[in-house]
Amino acid sequence: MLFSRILGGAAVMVAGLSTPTLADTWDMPTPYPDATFHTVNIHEFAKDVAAATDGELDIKVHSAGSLFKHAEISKAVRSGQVPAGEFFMGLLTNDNPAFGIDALPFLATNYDDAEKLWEAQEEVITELLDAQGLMPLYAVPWPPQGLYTTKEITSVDDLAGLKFRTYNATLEEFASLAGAAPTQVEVPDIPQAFSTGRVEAMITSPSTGANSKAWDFLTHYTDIQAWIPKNVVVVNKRTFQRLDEDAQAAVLEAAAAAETRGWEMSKAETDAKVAILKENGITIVQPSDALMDGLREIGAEMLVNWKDKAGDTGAALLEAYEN
Ligand code: PCA
Repeated sequence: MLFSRILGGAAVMVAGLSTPTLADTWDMPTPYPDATFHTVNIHEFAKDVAAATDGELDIKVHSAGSLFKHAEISKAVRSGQVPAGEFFMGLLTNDNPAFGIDALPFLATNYDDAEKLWEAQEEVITELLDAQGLMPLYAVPWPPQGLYTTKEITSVDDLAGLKFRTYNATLEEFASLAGAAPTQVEVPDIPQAFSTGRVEAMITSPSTGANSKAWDFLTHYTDIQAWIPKNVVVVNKRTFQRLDEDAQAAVLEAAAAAETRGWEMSKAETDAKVAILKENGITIVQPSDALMDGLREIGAEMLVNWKDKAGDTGAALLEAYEN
């Protein structure tokens, strides 16, 4: 563009001869294994981008924390070590509580509410990520989070002292308030953490439970549907801006399609994966009122704590969600 303006006709000829621009490969670290629906969706996204750019932008997915560990992914994209990546949004709750509102217990527990929450949250998240040199491409929720144990849980008291697998600071707070002993474990390490006795209970989706073969080390799944947290796919802003206009449009279009597809995949996962848990011998339990009351009480306390930390941004975000 610039050359043709400066050099006029001659440049058009040169450009004509050298049409194929340099193909670009983006290494993209993701935290979850290939069989995870989020990762399947990311592979689709990469395929769409490759097709729309005639192979000029090739996104190479490195799943299961193989290129960067989960906790390092956002920093790796920020620093430009890699152009793009995926992570659990609530992992950044210590940067700003707004990132973790979707991981708060019993705030948004069905997909309609989760969608409303994302509508309220998206602008705030976009600004916060922008300040870190990142741009969100899309976000996709996990199915509602349920409780996995080795015995029936009828009240919060039954959780006391359990070695509890967690995945972010919010869940750690939840486990602590329930009297359990939290330990952070990434998804690829779940089977080993259970088989070696480091942990003995967890809260996660039917997807992660089924993909981790929970029946090898757990017996009960209590369907508490406690929250619907999201993963976000981000790109380094400068890297994105360096793409030509067509490639930028291709990425944004593929991202929009991935978001729509991902939400549908997530909804379909819940029943499918609960059925697999059941087939493999896990007892599916509907929670008692006493258990739900106790868990909701913890959720209410956590919301108060969250509001304290989240300040004006948090208050505005909550208001936008509630109205
Ligand atoms: N699976 C991920 C995050 C939430 C979920 O359902 C995990 O267990 O770490």
